[in-house]
Amino acid sequence: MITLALSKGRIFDETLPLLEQAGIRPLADPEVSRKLIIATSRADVRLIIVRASDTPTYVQYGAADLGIAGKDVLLEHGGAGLYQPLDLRIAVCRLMVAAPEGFDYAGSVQQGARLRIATKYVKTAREHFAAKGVHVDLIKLYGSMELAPLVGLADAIVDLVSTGGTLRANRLAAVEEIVPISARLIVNQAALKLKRGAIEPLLDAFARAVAARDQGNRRDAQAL
Ligand code: PRT
Ligand code: MG
Repeated sequence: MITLALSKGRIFDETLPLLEQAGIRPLADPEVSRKLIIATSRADVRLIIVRASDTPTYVQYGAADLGIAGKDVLLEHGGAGLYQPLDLRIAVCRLMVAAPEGFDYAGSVQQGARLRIATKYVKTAREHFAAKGVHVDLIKLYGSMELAPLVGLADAIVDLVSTGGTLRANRLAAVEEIVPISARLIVNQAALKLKRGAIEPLLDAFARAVAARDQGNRRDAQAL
């Protein structure tokens, strides 16, 4: 049995077409069903539904052989015990520093001000600001980071931005990009050795599905 860990929402939704292309159809919809273990059209492949930030942990300890996790989550986790063979180029966004419109971020940094930064991404943020030599006090939050500067909890935030709509709606502006983000296929290192015969064809199928999708997208773009 091969176990693939996925989170509900955008990761699941954007993985579905790739699974389909690899010949794997889930037998239940995690948005509807309360089941956390979902069988698939392939008797030897099952899905487990986990919190996005827990995916690397399930794979690291071998409770899942494979998983799909955002680069943001992988940076925070650290990647121990994981092999990361494939960028699926789904759930694309950017990890950014954002501050209230009108806040002079560059000026504050230049003057060596100490900044209060609210974020869920404490490890990645600490490394980013340390590399730039910026002094920060990091405040750990678990969600809705955008609120923190509006109510005086922080000067700025580190958060994911895709359309920019959430920042705009809260009169915040992105002031610095930390890293581009997309979701990666991750594999338990021991499972890859012990179940190579079953896992390697799956990796190949995912790689082909990604290549076929991107080729289709390029053709569509050319036809415009
Ligand atoms: O929701 P939960 O707390 O369980 O976990 P999660 O928020 O980590 O999970 P989920 O499913 O929301 O996100 C899973 C993965 O999708 C993340 O780990 C990222 O790799 C990826 N991803 C891609 C995003 C976004 N785009 C994104 N825009 N994750 C979150 N957002 C949020 C962002 O935090 C911000 O609040 O959407 C808001 C900004 O979106 P725009 O379009 O307004 O810019
Ligand atoms: Mg979310």
